Amino acid sequence: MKYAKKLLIIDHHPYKKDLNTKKISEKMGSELIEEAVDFIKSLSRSDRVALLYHRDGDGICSAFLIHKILDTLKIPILYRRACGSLVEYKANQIPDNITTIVSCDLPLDRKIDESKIDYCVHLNSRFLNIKNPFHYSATVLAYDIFDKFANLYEDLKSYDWALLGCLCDCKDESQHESIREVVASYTIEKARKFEDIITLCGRSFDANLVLEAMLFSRNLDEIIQGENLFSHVILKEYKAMAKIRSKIIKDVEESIKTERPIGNVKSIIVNQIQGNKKAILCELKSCRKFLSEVADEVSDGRKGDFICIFEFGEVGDLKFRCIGGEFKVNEIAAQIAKLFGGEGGGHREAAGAEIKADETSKQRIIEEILKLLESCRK
Ligand SMILES: [Mn+2]
Repeated sequence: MKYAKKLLIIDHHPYKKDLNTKKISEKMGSELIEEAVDFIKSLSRSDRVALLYHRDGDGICSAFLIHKILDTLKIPILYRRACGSLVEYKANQIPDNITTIVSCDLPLDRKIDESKIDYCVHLNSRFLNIKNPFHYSATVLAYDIFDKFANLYEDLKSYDWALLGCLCDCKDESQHESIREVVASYTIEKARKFEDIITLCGRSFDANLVLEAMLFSRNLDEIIQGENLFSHVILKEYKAMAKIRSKIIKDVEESIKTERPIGNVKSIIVNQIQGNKKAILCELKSCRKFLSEVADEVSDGRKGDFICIFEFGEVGDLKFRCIGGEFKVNEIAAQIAKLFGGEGGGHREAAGAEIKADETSKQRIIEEILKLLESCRK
């Protein structure tokens, strides 16, 4: 198995371990950002870079910002790969001649054998001493780096709209000054549209093509109006998928209300837990590409409720949400993966698990989830 020698991780997932190669973990806040900037400045044109990124709005936009910086510096990116939420990171798929990996919005620290790395900068918002690191997403971190380079290379400034990709993880756009500024210069309507196009197409269609479309575009309108070859394809797919998504969400909402499976819903459980909070476990059929989208929509406006949207196919695919509530869903996801085999984790409020289990284990899985709700309170 081959490893690149240098590694830059840009991420806001809870970290598993401190990479203790040459990472200077005592550095916090702006000093850590400076370290990431220096990491990129230290690259030369003979470096061969692989860019890995999460296939959602945050992952794609953080990768885009880094891509633009490297393009400006004429550092070649030889390998690009979008990964799902569970880190489809396979070191042996990365070409042998890669010297540097830049990883955006992926918990890569869990996958790395640090003995094989010479130098690593782990830019995780949890090292920044800020109140809500989850919302200081990979795109905001990448933008902090981007901003420094945009001061040196004026041309970069015209790509500031990529910061809007953070809106999927940062629900409240007023949180950071730079987000407020960029949103204000493009309008919130355009920002939301852009974020929805890239997130839905990234998750449910083709994240590599979304990144390609962004790299091909000179401004925000080219993307959201589908004005070039790539963005035209993206926009067409987006419109078709948005229709399917709203149909599924309608079915789910109706099923929650009536507590009976309707349309794309295969089974539904709505349990009262603590006060007026609910645990909603909803099984879908033929919707695997849309599970995260549905989980996000359903949890929106259900503060404190526990939501699990899942589907069984070759594997069991489960998405967990609990916004502003008392459950740490990343722990629940990790536990379920541990119990049934597979991988699970993510954020405290949004997580997922992919387990080696089929329909026959469904009852047991549901029982375990309900049991975990008792023990996984924040
Ligand atoms: Mn993400």
